[in-house]
Amino acid sequence: MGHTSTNGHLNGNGTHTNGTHAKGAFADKVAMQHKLFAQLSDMFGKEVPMYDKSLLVNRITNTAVCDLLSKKFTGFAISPEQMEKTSGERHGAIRIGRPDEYKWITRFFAQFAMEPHNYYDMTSVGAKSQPIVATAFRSSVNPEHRVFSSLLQTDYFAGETRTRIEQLLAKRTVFSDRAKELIEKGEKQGGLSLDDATALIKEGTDRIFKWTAKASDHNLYKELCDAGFKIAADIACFQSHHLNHLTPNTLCMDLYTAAMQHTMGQMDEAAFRMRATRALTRLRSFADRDWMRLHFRHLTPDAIAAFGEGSVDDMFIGAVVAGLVARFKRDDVQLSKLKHAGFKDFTEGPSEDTPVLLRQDAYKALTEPVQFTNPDGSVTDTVHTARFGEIEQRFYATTAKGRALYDKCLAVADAAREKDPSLPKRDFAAYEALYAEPFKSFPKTMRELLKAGMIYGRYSATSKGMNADPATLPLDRFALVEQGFARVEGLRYEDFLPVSAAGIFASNLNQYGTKSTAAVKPQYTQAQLEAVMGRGIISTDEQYEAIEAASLMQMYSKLGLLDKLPAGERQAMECAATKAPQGAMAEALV
Ligand code: OOG
Ligand code: NI
Repeated sequence: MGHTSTNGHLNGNGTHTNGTHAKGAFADKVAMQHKLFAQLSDMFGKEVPMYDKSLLVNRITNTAVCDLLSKKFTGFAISPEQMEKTSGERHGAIRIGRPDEYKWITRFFAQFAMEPHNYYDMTSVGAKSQPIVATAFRSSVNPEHRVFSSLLQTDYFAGETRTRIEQLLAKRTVFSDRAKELIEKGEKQGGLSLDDATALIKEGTDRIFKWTAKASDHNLYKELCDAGFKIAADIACFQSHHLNHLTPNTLCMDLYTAAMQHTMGQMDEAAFRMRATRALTRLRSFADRDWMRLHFRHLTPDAIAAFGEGSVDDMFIGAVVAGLVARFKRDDVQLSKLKHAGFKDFTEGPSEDTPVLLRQDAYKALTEPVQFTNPDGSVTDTVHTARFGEIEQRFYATTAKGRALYDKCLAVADAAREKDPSLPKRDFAAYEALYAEPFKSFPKTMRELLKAGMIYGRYSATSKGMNADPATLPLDRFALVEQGFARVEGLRYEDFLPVSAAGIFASNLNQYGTKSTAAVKPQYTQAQLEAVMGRGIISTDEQYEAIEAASLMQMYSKLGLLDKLPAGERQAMECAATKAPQGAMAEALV
C-alpha cells in the first residue's frame, strides 16, 4: 500500500467503516460497532440531559477549533458529517458483578469486533485501590470506541459481606434469552445478519447497558456505602451493566473545559474570555501538520501536505472568542439550569503542552433518583450518585521509556498540586505553570518525541524515496524522513491509564478507595480474568511496537535498504513485527 489516497477510514477487511457494507450475508462488525455506539449515545443522552448538553458544548468548541484551523491551513475544511464522525468517538465504562456475566459481555462485544485489550488490576494501585480487575474491549486496528469493563472481586470482602453481595448478584438476569441466542448464532455463523445485529444492539440499549433507576435491597446498599464499599453497592444492587459514563473526544481540552465551566455557571464571562483566548492562542502555535494527522484521521498525509500556510492573527482569535461568548448566551446551552454537581477544577494526565497518552476531565457524578425494592417487598425512594460526564483528548502512544518518564513527571506534578489544592481555582495560570514544570523534561513535538525514543511511530517510503538509488540513501530512519525519502506519523494512544482510571473511580464515587477486608488480601492475575472470559487478553505495548517494526520493515524493503540493515537490528524488527494486528499495515495511508 504505497500511495492510497482514500478519504475513508478502512477497517481490517478493507471495507469502509462508516457505511453498513455487508460481508457476504453478514453485517460488517465494525459498521455495527459504530451503530451500537451511536445508539448508546442516544440512549445515554435521553437518560442524562447533562450528557446531551455536554455533546452540544463539545460540538460548539470543536467548530471554533476548526474555524481557527481552516484559517491556519488554507484548503482545510470540515463538513458537518466529518465533524460528527470526528467527535463521534466514544469510550464507555461498565462494572460487572458475576464472572458468567463477564463472559457474556466478552462474547457480546466480539460480535462488534471488539476484543479485550490490556489487563488493569485496580486492587493494587495504592490508596485508590478498588475491588476491581478490568480489561477494555476495542478493535485492534484504528479503534474508535472502547469500553472499560470492570469485574467485581467479591473475595476482596470478608465472609458475610461477600456472601450477601454474591446472593444478591445471583438473582439478576442481565442477558435475556434472546440476547444469548443472538450471540450464539453470531458465533456459530461467524457473523449476524443486519436484522439480527440490529436486534442485538437493541438488547444493549433496552436492557444490558440501560439505566433503570431501580435497585434492590436498600439495607445492603447502605451498609456497603457506609463501610466504604460504594463501588460494590453500585454493582451488586442494580439490575444491569448500566453505562456509568460515555466519553466523547474533544479537539481542544482547555477550550472545552472552560466552556463547560462557563455554561455550568462556575466561570464568569471575563474569565471565560481569558481562558478561551489562552487555549486558542496556544492551539495556533502547536497545531502543526502532525497535530492535524493525529486529530483528523479522515485526512490523509497527502491531503494534509497539500494545505497552504495561512495565518491567524490575534484579531481573528478575538472574533472566535466573541462568537463563543455570544453562542453560550443562548437558551440551549444554559447548563447552569440543569441539576449538577460541578465540573472538576483540573485536567488529569500530562501538562497541556506534552502530547502523550491522554488528557481527561469530567463534570462530577450526578445525584439521581433510585427506587429500591427490599427483600420484604417494601420500597425505598432515595438517590444514587455514580454517573458522570467525562471528556478526553488522545495523543501519542509512549514506549516503555516514555511511559516511565511520564509516570515520574506525573508523580511530581500530582504532588505539587496536592500541596496547594485550591490553586487551580485561585490562579489558573499559576497552576498550569506549576503542573507543567515537572513535564519540562519531555520533548513537546512529535518529531522530538520520536527521536528521543519516547513514542511509537509508523514509517513509510515516499515516491521520492522509492525512485532514488538505494546506494545514495541514508540508513537512519530520521535522516530518511528529514530528506523526504520517508514519512512518519506518531501512533495514537488507544488505551486507558490505570492511575487515571483509579482517580476517576475515586472522584466519582467520592471515595478514595477500599482496603480488602478479607483475612488475606487475594492476589489477582491476568490469567484468572482470561479464564473467566475463555480467551486471552491482547497486550497493546506489544502491538504498538509491532506496528512500528512492521512499518519500518516495509519502508526499508520499499527503499531497497533491507539488506543493508545490520543483521541484529533486522532480526529484532522482524521478530517484533510478527505481533502486528491483522490489517494494521493497510492503515498506513501514506
Ligand atoms: C471506570 C473508570 C475507567 C477511564 O477513563 O479511565 C475509565 C469506571 O469508573 O467504572 O473509564
Ligand atoms: Ni472513562
